[in-house]
Amino acid sequence: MKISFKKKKLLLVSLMGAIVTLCMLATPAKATDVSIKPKKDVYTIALDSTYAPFEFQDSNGKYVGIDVDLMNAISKMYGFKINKVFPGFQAAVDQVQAGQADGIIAGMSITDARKDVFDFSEPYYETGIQIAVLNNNVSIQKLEDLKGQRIGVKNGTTSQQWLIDNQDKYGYSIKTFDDGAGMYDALEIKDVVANMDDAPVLNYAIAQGRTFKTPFDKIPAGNYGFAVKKGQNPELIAMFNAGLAKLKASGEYDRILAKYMGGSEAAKKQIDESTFSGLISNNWKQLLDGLGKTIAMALISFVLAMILGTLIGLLSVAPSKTARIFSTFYVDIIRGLPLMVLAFFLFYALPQALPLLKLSDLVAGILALTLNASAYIAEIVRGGINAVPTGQMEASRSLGLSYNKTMQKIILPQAIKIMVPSFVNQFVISLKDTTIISVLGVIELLQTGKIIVARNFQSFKVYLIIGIMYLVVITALTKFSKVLEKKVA
Ligand code: ASN
Repeated sequence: MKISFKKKKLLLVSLMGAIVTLCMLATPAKATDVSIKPKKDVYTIALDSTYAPFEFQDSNGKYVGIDVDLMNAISKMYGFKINKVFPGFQAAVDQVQAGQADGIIAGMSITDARKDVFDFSEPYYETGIQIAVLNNNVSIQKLEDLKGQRIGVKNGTTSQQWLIDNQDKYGYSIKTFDDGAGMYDALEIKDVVANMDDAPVLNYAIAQGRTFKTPFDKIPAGNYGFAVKKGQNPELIAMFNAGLAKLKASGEYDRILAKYMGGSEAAKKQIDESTFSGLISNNWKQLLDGLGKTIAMALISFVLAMILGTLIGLLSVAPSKTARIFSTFYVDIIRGLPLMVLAFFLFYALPQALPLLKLSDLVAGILALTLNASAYIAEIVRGGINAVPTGQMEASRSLGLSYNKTMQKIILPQAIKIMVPSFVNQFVISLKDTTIISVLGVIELLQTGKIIVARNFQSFKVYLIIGIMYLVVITALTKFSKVLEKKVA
């Protein structure tokens, strides 16, 4: 078939038209096209755990800082609520990537590598990274002096990347920390010879009384930006950009910076926390809150674990072979996984594979504690039942009692007596295991302590208070269990 020139031209023009239309449809809307309106009532925003002056708790236990104030101002401007979570830097990054959080503002540098997985806002603060050593250190004068020394750094940061990139050149070793407080404490006790962190953060800590100095100039590290997971929540970026521009135009942005950078208002108002009485009078509420969360997590998970564990334990002695195999399988798998791995898996890994299974940090924590304890409880139940002589089951069955009746009336009453001390023991272990859940950012007692230390640097006193609190609660529980044991006997 011959197509005339005219027809060919028409075909070509309509083909081009179709391609242009398709391209227009396929091109994602530019930031300016995105309607600057929230799409949800509440957005979850992840921040660092403590990164003063960008996010930290003031002496009233309230989170403040440049990141916090900027985010609050912008959310107010556009009429959406924010649920702020403070799990620490790398955890905040993970939460956004796993879809647990909608955005991250954490004194986070805009870098090319991060742009692969995040969409960033316009820059809101220029930063640099810097090395800090103890005030009285005279041996570190130039970068070459770091040879053979150990340097502390926070996981996932631009400082960490710089240290890795320059390790061969300067020959130091690197120790990685999850949070800034731990890293700064490590320098204080000389576990590391130097730290690397962002200059504004280091200098703020020095102004607050950390006995550090920065022997070298800072290294440029770009600008901080607010970020979302690539391709997600574009309206958040649009609102942040437009909001930031408004805050800058109105002078509010400068006021926020001056509030934290100029002489530090938060610090001026601070009560003396260098004494036990100052520490307690200023933090008792937070400490009790933390203790409350610890006890609640332990209790809820233990009750659930008792139900689940007893069920699994009963299956392990059931006449059915399938039931016994299932029970062994369950116990082996759960017991074979460290609690922290289980918690990370439930909180970070699961939602990436199955987005519907997005759990809050607290729920994931309680679930991890429950599963973990249930395996041990199943073993206690199995052990208790097996400790009752088998002759009793046989005798009872030969008298015509059913398996279930024999279990209920004869075996279990004796077995429970044997189990009680082990249950109490397991509860104490579960209560102590709640500290592991702090890695998910749950502000239980230990995490409360870490946050207080990050503010006032009183590690010895704060951790002593926390240790005593655990000790008191656990001793009281043990005493109570002794009474319980007698009652059951
Ligand atoms: N400034 C760090 C970074 O951009 C983040 C932080 O430590 N919060 O890597």
